Amino acid sequence: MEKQYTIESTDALLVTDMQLCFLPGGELGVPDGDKLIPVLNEYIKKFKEAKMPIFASRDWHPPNHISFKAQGGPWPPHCIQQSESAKFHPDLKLPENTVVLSKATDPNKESYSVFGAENFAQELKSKGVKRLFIGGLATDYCVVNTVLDARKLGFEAVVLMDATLGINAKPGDVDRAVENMAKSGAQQATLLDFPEAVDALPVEAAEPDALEEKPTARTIMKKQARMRSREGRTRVRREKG
Ligand code: VGL
Ligand code: ZN
Repeated sequence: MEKQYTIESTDALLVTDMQLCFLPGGELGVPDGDKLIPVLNEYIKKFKEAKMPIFASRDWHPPNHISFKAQGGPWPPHCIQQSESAKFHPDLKLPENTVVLSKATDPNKESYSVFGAENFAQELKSKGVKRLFIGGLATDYCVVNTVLDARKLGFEAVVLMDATLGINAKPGDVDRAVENMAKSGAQQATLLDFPEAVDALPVEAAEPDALEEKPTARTIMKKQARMRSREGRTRVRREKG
């Protein structure tokens, strides 16, 4: 039996860096990053319905930040404070009471981890959060560093595997990040591990043309669900030998 997650009173959702700068067309656009938006919106809906806290981080660099090449860092300028491209993607349905966390704001300090944002750990503690569900960009920078910090600080962490993608500046970076998160004791989940994820979705009735252009959350999730159920069967067979 796969683990089923129900959202409890000590849970919170963290959506990392779903900013235009990290989405296709942005300065550090992650290929297919925009495909995570409908999936993240499903998680957001669940946490909103459960009335549990939702956090959204943003990479929020001053123009002279040390992570930029001009200052000797590895990256082109990206996610500069107040710029258009530092905004969250407009299709991301963050509720009004979302707590926004800005990170890497100190010109002389890199911070991939959201725990580098002032007060995040305190905020979690004051809200009684013990378990953090994390999805967003980028798996091999923000997500992995945040998850490892969460574990070090004693929080449970659940990585939303269908809601994160990475940069893979070096081939294998994302795989290594996933492995390191698992080693730290972080768990993994997808929408299918939550009750009423896909079963509750009505049969797709939209026009084929519209679907062609822009798959809806439902079609994406159903497709992923079918793929996963296939994987699931393979796994069972292997286990039986
Ligand atoms: C990040 C690359 C550059 C991140 C930040 O937080 O994922 N990645 N700056
Ligand atoms: Zn950055």
